[in-house]
Amino acid sequence: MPMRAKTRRRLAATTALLVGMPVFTSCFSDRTAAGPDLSTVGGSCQISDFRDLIGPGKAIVVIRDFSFQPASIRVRPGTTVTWVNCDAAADPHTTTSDTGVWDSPLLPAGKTFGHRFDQAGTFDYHCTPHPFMKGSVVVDPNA
Ligand SMILES: [Cu+2]
Repeated sequence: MPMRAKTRRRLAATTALLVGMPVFTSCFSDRTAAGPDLSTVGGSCQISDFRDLIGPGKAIVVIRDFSFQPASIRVRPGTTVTWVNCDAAADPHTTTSDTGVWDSPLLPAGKTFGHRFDQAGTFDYHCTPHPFMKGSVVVDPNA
């Protein structure tokens, strides 16, 4: 009898944890209006905690299915944009400015690269191994 009660408590705790997780991720989405849908990001990106990467002055671009999501992101000057590679381990990507403003190393699955954008303008970029992967960061004081 005591044994059974203990098991039931543990089950309840596990369930609460599982139920709580989507709530957390939807919280993150709410705070990144210009960012990607993070509801499925946690598991597929092999990153358990995005809290350091989002919030005021921060934005995330997810690399998934050989594309940058969102393909175009609009941020205020002074924002640090962090790219997160959520593709499979065999598909490392880069985020590489078309005009040499920034260039990441090859990012394996789950790795990130951040760049702070201080100047207004439109910054196009691509992935070096996959030139068909294109994106842009629009830095707009009115964003
Ligand atoms: Cu790529």
